[in-house]
Amino acid sequence: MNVNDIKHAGLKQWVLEYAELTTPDAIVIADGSSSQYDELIDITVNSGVATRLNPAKKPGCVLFLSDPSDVARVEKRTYISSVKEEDAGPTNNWMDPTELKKEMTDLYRGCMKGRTLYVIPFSMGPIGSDIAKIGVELTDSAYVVTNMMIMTRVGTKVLDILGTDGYFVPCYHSVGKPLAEGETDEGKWPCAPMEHKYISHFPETREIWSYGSGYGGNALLGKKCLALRIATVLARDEGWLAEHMLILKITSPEGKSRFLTGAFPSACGKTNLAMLIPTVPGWKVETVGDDIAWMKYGSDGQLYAINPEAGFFGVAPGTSEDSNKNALVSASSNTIFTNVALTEDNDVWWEGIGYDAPGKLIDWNGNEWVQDKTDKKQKPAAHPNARFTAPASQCPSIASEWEDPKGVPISAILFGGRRPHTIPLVHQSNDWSHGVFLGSIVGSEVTAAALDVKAGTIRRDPFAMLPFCGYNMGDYFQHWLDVGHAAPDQEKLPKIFYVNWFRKTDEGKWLWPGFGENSRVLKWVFERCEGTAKFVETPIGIMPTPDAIDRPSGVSEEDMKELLRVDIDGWLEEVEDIRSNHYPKFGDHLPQELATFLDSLEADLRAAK
Ligand code: SAT
Ligand code: MN
Repeated sequence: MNVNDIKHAGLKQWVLEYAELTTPDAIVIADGSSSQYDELIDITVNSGVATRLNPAKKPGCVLFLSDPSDVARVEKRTYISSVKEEDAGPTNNWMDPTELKKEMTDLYRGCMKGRTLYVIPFSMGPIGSDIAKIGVELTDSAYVVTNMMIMTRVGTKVLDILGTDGYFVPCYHSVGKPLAEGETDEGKWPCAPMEHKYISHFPETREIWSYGSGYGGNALLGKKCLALRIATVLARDEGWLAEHMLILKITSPEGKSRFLTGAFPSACGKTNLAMLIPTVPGWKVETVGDDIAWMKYGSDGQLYAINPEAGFFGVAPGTSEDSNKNALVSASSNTIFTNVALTEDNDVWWEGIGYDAPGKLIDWNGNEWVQDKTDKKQKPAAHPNARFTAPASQCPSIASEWEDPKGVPISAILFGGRRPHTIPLVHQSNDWSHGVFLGSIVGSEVTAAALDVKAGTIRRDPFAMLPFCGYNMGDYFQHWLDVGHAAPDQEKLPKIFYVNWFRKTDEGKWLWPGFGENSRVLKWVFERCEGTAKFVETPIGIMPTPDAIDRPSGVSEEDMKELLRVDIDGWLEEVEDIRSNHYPKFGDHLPQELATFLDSLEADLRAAK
């Protein structure tokens, strides 16, 4: 189909206006067909920006190597451009929308010269579901189109739902690298220099304008931009929750199933947890989503969640048979790899894949690379934020309900992050509002998922939403409290837990093995929902008794005591940091209810000392 076949007059006019500004050579509509997907992959392979992998080992797979300036989200260049600066809040970058639009319009002018403008109609959530939202992304990147075809539901079926006047979120994108007459990419990943990269959100008009980056959440605009930043604004106005959460289904040996969601910062193991293979005999975990959850009350008063995505954009390094076999199987065919290393027989390899590099590799910079295990400073062959883009339908652990348009009923919500000290393996909030307090104080060691924050340091990342909240985060805390207060039935609200798989000894050894063993903690969470788990009340919340969680091999009784200890002094330091450095940022947008929880936590800790 071509532009003139678009029946939606507003959409057609918007596409033509953008084409007039950006001056592409051609306009192509993404129809969602597999033949078009194959054609687009051919284009990227023929232009040298992608390599087709060995069909005997990775059928239907390709590898892209990006530019070193374009390997992760760029938080410095991400803007919430609300009319008032105060509405973007203290945790977002802000620019006046008129100014920002002017600056970006200048960048967009002529930026698609020598390229094709692709129109991607996409649905976040099952097509036609009441909870789903439609967006249309205009891009000049075939990489973006093919990734969007895996990550979202794309094509003419979305245009059919839109009809002649349906609502869509407009999403502009360009890699920002126009081509001169006769110029090609010469096998190089196209993008613009850092100072020209912008990932902008206009919450009042619900628009997304992205320029200069072709990577991940900067460019696949359905994901962080629409399904989180813009969706948080919609959720606030409409009374629901748009969250950076995995969704999983857990089934007991007796055959009873419950669904949980879990918020963890980027690259903290959400994908591994969502696809976990339990070590506890008789228990089963299945996957509904690995990154984003949209939650709304159903007519029965229960909170239901859908996964708005259709694929996984997972971190490759560290993914192995041991850590996440289901992810490896999901990404064994029809998958797009980005910034992993290439083997001599055109397979992929990355650090932590579970075996040594098989011979000479091409690293993510495109250079020859030979593993030298004696060289502790050797640069990795795969970028730490290298990714696989794989269809969710290929996941062996995918739950049968994963595309249910009404969503799945949520029994529990987990919050977590990477915390080597202080935070115990698991504790539970006393109620919903106290759970909102726990979500508001989440901190985590920074990972490689964002380019411009220093990996390894601890930063507060409330609800794992620090880079993803589309409005003032203090108001977002209040929205969470309001959603709890508005529950049709308080008894049916999910229980809220704070987990930490990342505790270390003073010598830097992991105290908890993680991965499949995390099922032991999920079992306790499940049993808390059933009302059968052993627990104690502590100053920080409800915790398992030391014998309530079976110890995995390698974890001594002493280790378990340490994992479940309330570290009074550590927590008092935590309180002090929240009081001095975290909460004051929100000024009078900080809900009084949360300040009160901090006061009573401090008083309870001091009383227990
Ligand atoms: O934002 S991305 O989609 O690139 C990945 C992440 O940070 O979770
Ligand atoms: Mn994420």
